[in-house]
Amino acid sequence: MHAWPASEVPALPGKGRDLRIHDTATGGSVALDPGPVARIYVCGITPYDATHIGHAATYNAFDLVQRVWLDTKRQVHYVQNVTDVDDPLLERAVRDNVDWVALAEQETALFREDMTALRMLPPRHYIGAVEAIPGIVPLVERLRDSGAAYELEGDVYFSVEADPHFGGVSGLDAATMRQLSAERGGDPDRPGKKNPLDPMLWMAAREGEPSWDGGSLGRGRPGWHIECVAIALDHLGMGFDVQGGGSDLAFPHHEMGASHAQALTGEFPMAKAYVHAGMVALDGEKMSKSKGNLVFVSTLRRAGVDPAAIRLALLSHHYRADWEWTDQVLQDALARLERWRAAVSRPDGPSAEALVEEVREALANDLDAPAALAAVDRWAALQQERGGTDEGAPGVVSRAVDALMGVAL
Ligand code: 5CA
Ligand code: ZN
Repeated sequence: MHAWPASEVPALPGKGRDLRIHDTATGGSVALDPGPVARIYVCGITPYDATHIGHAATYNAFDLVQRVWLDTKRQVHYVQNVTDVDDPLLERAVRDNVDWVALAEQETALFREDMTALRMLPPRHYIGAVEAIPGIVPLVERLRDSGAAYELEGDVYFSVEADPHFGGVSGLDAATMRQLSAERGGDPDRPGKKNPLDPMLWMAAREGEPSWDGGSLGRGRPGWHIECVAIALDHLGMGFDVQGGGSDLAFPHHEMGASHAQALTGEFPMAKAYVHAGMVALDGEKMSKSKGNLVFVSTLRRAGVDPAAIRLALLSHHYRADWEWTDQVLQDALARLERWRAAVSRPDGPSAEALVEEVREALANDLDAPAALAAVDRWAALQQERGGTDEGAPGVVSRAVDALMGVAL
């Protein structure tokens, strides 16, 4: 699949800082040491509805990771998937009486537009589940042939007991896992499974649903977790730096992915850090396509809201916090954007050197975007109150805010 156009990332004076980030698997902060090419896999959308603020907040977090790396003069190898065939997408297509392929294409196109407007850096490889099927089938065959997977009425399940490290990503107890499995696409109550948590790797063709040639697996379609494993291993290989997504992906999705990869390669975990963004709520409940309590990025854009203000609204919360979208959040972001634009519209101002370092330090410290915004706020306030004589400082601030946070002033 094609991704979306990249916005330019200005180079900044001085030296970038190495990223320290919270890793769900170890429960602590890790100092990443990615080498000259940092590798990141971010779980993409299931395209059955438009990009909402929750999605945008999660992609904002992983965009910051890349901007911190780019600032250290590293290259970034970024891979993202599109779950363009899965139960929720097929169910929505049936409900709305539309073609599932057309629905997926339409929502993916809208996602690309939203990402472009928000200045999110595009992945180098943007891969759909459907196009990944030829790579998924041999992996499932290998898992089955090695005894890590088994057949149940034509479907193929992964056996979580095949992985001695199972549980090592989310750290959850069995009861919580079982409950989350039922809520998040699993089928713990299906009779005949070896372990209720075992996830599906390959679903045999169902009447009225799309299916593909699965070689010795028979016709069918891939399970969700193996999709991301196949794409990540194909384009990044084992031991990449970060796997990212919202906190609702820690279990089962990233846990199962790490287990699949362990059973395939003998190595654990697949990513050096498992990074999870908090959930954005609306009216007290997690924004979700299934509940329908959504604020769409495209709706705000169509209403004339500057995407830079949406981006500032996302940045005003720490990525790991759960937070609530309210009109006030947006109003505050619009006011901040106006203050910052006024502050950089003069040719000179207070020195920007310390500010650039403060923003770098804030973001390198577990992506503390609110602290980065506060630093820019202080500079803008100084500019407004007293101004300054540093020629070109406003330009440096503009470039720093763009390069490190994707906000175009
Ligand atoms: N296609 C899979 C990942 S392989 C998927 O989870 N798709 S999704 O469309 O449901 O979600 C896309 C991303 O947005 C995921 O990282 C998910 O954790 C995140 N997300 C979904 N809802 C919210 C929310 N309310 N707040 C923050 N992030 C969210
Ligand atoms: Zn995924």
